[in-house]
Amino acid sequence: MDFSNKNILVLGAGISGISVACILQNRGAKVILSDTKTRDKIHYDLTAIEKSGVTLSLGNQGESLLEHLDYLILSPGISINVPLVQKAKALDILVMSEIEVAYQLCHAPIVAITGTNGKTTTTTLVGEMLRTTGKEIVVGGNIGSALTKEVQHISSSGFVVAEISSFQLEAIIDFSPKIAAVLNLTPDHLDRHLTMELYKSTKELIFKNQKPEDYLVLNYDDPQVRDMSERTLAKVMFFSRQVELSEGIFIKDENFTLSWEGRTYEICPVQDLHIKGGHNVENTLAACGIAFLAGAEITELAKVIQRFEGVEHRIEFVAKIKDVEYYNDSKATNPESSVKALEAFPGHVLLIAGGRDKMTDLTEFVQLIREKVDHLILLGEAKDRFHEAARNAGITHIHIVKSVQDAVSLASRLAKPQQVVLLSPACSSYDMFANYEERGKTFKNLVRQLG
Ligand code: UMA
Repeated sequence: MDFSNKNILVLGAGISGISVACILQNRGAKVILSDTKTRDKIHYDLTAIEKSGVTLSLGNQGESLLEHLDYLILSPGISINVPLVQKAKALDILVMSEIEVAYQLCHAPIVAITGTNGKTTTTTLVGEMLRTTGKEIVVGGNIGSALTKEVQHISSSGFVVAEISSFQLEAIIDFSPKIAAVLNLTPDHLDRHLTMELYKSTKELIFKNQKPEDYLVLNYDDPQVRDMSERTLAKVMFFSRQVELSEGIFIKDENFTLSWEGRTYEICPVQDLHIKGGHNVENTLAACGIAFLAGAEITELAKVIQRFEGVEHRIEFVAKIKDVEYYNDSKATNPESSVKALEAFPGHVLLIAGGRDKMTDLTEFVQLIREKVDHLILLGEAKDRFHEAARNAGITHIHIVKSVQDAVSLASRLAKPQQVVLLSPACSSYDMFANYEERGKTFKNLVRQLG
């Protein structure tokens, strides 16, 4: 796709929009970057945008922006269903997501990892594993850095490892990874995708353009993901925590084991993995499969597993104070993800939850709270619905607070030796913070002040 001399509108002045606008302007396009926010509400530095010659249009997003346009590029936070995007489509303007532009500009093969949960851990692990090949590796996407920025200088002999969300997939055109992976699928972002069927079909776009020589790594244990093998042209590698597969990656005699094209490789004992939780065993299985297909050596996979300490904001150990351990799981922005965190602990948890409610089902989450949580501390916009669901399930030790600061202070007063304080909100952070990273950092700072 040729971007030079094209009239391009980029919607959203966040990480993705700023990156793609600068890059395309520098490549000879005429770019307008638009955001509904006024300048004082934009969190990001716009100096590079101003220097590059991009036209900024802030505070209002009217149809006049579509005049004389060739392409409309969407930040992930902007749905294809917003009226302006629909209008652009009606006018035959080519609409695409920021990752589509990244794909068009990229010379290296792409590994693209999606799923409801585990994306960040798996992407980070794959990045670490592929670095052992000595090739040039970049990691980006939903993990927090714009894919367009990461791919712009990589040569064809390198590898791009991309965490990909359903939001980013909504408006792809040709985007086609050499290796794609779908880790799991549970209800999430239904406020945007409306139904589970639409959410699933959006996730499936990750392999829509793959060819027979490409690979698709799928979770055998998740029926919604397993059946994707029926709709792909790519060669499928399954991973499973529950079943010893005849071909794929699985656990045998407590070892990570890989069978592929007639050969079986023992990678290392499962207990060599330090990061907590059965879900992290699944993430590691997927990462090993992906990295193997991308050319990493089996012995190197084992070394990475043995030294991997996990990622920030995912069941991240913060401190042990007065014999109470504090964990930051701010990345848990849906109940399913918080269920995974609770499963990683034997019990006696003081759970801090709540934030912007995604209105997903709370049944399993509340059941696990009943089993594992001694005190439930709720905050944010979701507090009333969570409170009601917990009360209806017979949970009694519920506390409502106004801020993360109050939550940490209360938890520190309630906690007894050997209990665990866990921030795992099961909600997005946008009611109180710019993003989950800011929420997690705030929690960690408050905890460290207790010590
Ligand atoms: N906006 C408009 N018009 C609209 C709607 C929004 O102009 O009609 C503007 C907003 O005012 C805002 C901007 O669009 O300024 C928001 O864009 P964005 O949210 O896409 O912001 P980015 O900073 O580009 O962040 C995005 C991802 N955000 C989302 O998917 C919501 C980041 O994922 C990602 O790390 C980043 O690109 C780099 O690739 C975050 C996320 O929460 C972490 N992802 C979801 C998740 O993991 O659950 C999918």
